[in-house]
Amino acid sequence: MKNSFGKRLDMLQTQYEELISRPNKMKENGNGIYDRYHNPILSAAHIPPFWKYDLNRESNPFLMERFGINAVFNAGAMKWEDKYILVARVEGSDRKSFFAIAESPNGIDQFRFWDYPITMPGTGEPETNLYDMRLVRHEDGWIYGLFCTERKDPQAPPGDHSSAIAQCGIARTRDLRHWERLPNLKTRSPQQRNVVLHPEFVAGKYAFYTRPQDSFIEAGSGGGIGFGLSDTITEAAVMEETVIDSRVYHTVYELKNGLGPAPIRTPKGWLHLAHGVRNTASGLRYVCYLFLTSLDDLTRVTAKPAGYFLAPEAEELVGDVSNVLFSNGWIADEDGTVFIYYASSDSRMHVATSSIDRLLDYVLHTREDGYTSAASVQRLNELIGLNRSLERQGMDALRGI
Ligand code: M1P
Repeated sequence: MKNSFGKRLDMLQTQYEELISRPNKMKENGNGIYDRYHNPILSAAHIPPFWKYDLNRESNPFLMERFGINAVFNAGAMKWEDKYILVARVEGSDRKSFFAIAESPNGIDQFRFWDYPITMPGTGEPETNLYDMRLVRHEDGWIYGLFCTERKDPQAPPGDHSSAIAQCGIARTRDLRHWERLPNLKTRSPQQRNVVLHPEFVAGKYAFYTRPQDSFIEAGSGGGIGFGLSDTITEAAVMEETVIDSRVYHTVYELKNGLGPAPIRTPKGWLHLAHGVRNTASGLRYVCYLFLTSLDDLTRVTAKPAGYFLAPEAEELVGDVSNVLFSNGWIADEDGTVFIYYASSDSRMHVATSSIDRLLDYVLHTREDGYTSAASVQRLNELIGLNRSLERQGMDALRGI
């Protein structure tokens, strides 16, 4: 006969193993651009029991949680030794985030956390919270993690315990286990989140995508996704930021935007995944969109479909911060498959799959924003007119029979 401690331990281990080994099936009836999957790939439930419980029956006779985990979201991604690696933002019940690596053999399911979270060295400056790592394998040979480092605003008036300063932290590694912390990126902006390192040198310099912002929440005069160069990475400084993708009135990125993962090089240009934010009566709505920049001039946007590419749907709409879809990780595989890792409502991680060919087709052949209802109707009328005339030739002709 097992005692209750033993029974509970078995139950916790069995539940965890069942969750990790559960196959993740592709959803049917996708939109042709990408395919979603039925199950979240990482969540608080994917945290191993040995992180949450003291497994010693003497010191924890009730086998109760001793370390609460609230959510797992906003993961950076890369392929490493044939494994699909996510560096997730793990948020404890104390609201502090930290980074932890989970790996999967196929990029779709069986994501399992490594035994220990990342121990990120500090810079000597005070920092309270770390989150949203963008992983980049740079052509200089290092793997970089750029993330947000946040602390209380020292100028906050007494009694204001919310105002914060966000800056871009930089760390590098060769094995994903040992991380060297470099000084934070210096820019002229008082706030920086969503900073991304470009994977290649540009004119012999390190290139950064930035997101200048006036205050912790509001973009203010911050104009969108910026771009700038730094001579070095060990004392990184971007003193001139060119806005390459602006915020625009009455779009899905009206209030603010920010780059997701590092762009993917394709034969037609650099493919970018970004998030856009607009305000609604029920709060901020975060969606993701795609755009392409020139291979010769990284500041020139060459194609940008109207509206969003991925928006939260069904159960994704609800969570700690509802109506949020956010991505800072994707992997382009050798065969052209693209794994898009996204978080829903600051609570859990999902995957969608597509391919370089499909994403390029989407970016190059979806109409750009016309910025007015009249332009939308004109575009729709053109599409309907073309389709109706094709249909008049007969459905078999349409199906290519
Ligand atoms: O809560 C939604 C997101 O808010 C922030 O994103 P941004 O800097 O664009 O406003 C980040 O805190 C992000 O982690 C979070 O998912």
